[in-house]
Amino acid sequence: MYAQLVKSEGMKSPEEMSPEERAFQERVDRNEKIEPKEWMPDGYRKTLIRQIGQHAHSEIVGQLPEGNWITRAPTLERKAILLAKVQDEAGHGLYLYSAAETLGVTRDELTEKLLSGNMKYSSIFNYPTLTWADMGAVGWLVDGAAIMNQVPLQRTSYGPYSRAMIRICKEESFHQRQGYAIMMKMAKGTPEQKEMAQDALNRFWFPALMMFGPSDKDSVHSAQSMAWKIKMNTNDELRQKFVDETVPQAEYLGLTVPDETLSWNEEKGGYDFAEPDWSEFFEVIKGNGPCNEERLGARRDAWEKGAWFREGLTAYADKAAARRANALVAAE
Ligand code: FAQ
Repeated sequence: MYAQLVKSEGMKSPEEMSPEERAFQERVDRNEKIEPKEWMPDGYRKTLIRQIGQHAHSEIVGQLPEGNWITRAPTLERKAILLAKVQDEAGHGLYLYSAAETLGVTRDELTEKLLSGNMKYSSIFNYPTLTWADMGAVGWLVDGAAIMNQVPLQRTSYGPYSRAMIRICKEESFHQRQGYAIMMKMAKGTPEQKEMAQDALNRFWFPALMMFGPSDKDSVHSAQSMAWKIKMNTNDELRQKFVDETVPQAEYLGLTVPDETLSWNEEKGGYDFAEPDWSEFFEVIKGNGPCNEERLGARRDAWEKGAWFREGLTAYADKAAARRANALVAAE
């Protein structure tokens, strides 16, 4: 499994590790959880901040494509469900920012890195949601891919991250079901509705496959992240699992996966399928996707317009801290 992974930059063999690093690796190998105040290698801390921070940003930016449809949901019931789902994503962002904060970075720092383009968020949220059927496709495919990646992360080595994942995964399962329920309604509806469902599947299939990250031979972090159990599976393993579980769901809907090469491979016990267009993926994560500017613009706007509120919230805390500091100086 590791053979196909490229060695991550700076990755050390047991012989190259310091005694502290070796003891840390042994704890990880024994499946012990690492907790915030405990010693950890700098690289472990940095990788976690990057991954948890990007994950948090994805949840927050990920509200935008679906938020776009709250005012246009076809029924009151669908509106209430979508509203609850989008609110859940905000909650996921908050748990994840809190988990990242235990590593010594503030939420403001993470947000500033996102807004300055120094931190990423999931490529998928740079695609537009053009019709109501896209709400089905996002729940079914995007939340479906997110769960596929996040269920194993419940066993990740960093305690706060693994615990945040437990609740997130429960909610994501509901999200996936609500998406599939929309797809069922559309796919079994009028010919026009079925066509909309097929069109949404056509547009979201390959971007959903990209969510798992580049193929293993191009994944620069996987080898080290898996050794540290920050990641539990390679990108290609999870992508394969997603395809194997999702193709029968598409068949049940009577829809066609937009991949002419798709075929069951008896020997490997899984589907052979076409790779996404990786040049498109790398363009999207460089900031050149269809909606990158719009998404970051919306986050920048919210950050700037919310400044007065953040100041209001911290004003008392700041004053109280200054009073305590003055009292300490006076006491000395
Ligand atoms: N998009 O070496 P690897 C959700 C970057 S949550 C953008 O393989 P790694 C819920 C990667 O950062 C979705 N960038 O990287 C929801 C790295 O660049 P860097 C988010 C990507 O970290 C549903 C470079 O490519 N989930 O959807 C992507 O080992 C509906 C090389 O890649 C998580 O974040 C991508 N797809 O593996 C919300 C889960 N893939 O940082 C609303 C946690 C790769 O060196 C509505 N994260 N890159 O500049 C992970 O499991 C991992 O970080 C991977 C990437 C698997 C995403």
